[in-house]
Amino acid sequence: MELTKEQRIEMYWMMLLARRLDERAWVLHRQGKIAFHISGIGQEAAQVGAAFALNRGEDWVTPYYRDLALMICLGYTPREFVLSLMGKQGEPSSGGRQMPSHWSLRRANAVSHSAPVATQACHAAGIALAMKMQKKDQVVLTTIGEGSTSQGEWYEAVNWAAVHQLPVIFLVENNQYAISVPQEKQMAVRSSADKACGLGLEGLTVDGTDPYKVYEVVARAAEKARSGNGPTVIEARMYRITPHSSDDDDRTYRSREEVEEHKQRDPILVVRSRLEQEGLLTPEQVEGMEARAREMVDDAVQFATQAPYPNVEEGTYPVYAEEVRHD
Ligand SMILES: Cc1ncc(C[n+]2csc(CCOP(=O)(O)OP(=O)(O)O)c2C)c(N)n1
Ligand SMILES: [Mg+2]
Repeated sequence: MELTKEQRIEMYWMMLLARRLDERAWVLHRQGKIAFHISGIGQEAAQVGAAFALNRGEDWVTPYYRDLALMICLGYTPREFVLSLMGKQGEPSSGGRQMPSHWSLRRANAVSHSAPVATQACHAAGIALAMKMQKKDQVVLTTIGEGSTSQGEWYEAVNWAAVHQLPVIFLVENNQYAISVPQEKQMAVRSSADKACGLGLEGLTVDGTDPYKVYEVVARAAEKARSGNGPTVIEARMYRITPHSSDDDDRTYRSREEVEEHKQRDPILVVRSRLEQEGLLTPEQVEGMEARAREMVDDAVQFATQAPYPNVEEGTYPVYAEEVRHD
């Protein structure tokens, strides 16, 4: 369970690649080349930590819209991401029909979520029940924002998982806001993990800006789930550095000073300087990673720009199921 030096460096690389892709998505939006972007900037550490704690490709994941870094760890490619931003053919979640960032990836056992927040928690509990009934040792990770833990679906899913001791991890990415609504107007408890005790399961809170701490906590929860000892709620605390989405102006509800303060503690900067101080990364290696990320992002944008849009006659598939395809 102990992370190797190579794994710790790889985790930083995944955070960095997701960050540079995410930043480019903002640029594409401001250039008028894509219609919408919802960002995971500031949340990469928790997502990468959680992903590395899974048996990736075997375990199941029902993610939420900010999970670009999580998806990258599951093998989602930069090209696939930009195809989804542009709604182009070959986009693996829906062939260009879904909103961007409503991830799914069949080859990674990652299941798409609906636009109504929290529904993915029910899907996770259902999949976990199937895993238990089939006596498989796969676990399910589902992620959600803290605001969405106010939804009935989340309580239903967590309750059901606790009653049936299902192998599922409910990871809450607490970025302190639900669009414009701060945490204190959303819940009377200090952590959404506190909600777990009322439903009879373990709830833990972890620093979501530290990928290695998140890894440890999620790895323990996964081991517990795999050995038949049921679900865990984990709240990872972080800060949403960007506005809610490309269509939100956060100046109306939070000060620039507050945002700046959190930018100083940006997990990308913190993890990088930690790895440098420990002698695991040299400035040259860091520059090499930056160059590689830039190259991959440029390639993805060029690839997706040249890719064709979906065929019009495919538009209604699979709403009217005459045939069921699994591509
Ligand atoms: C059932 C439902 N209500 C409202 C919305 C609109 N909506 C989309 S994201 C969001 C905020 C969710 O906040 P949080 O759960 O904290 O996640 P975050 O966006 O902060 O990561 C809202 C209200 C929705 N998609 N679904
Ligand atoms: Mg939030």
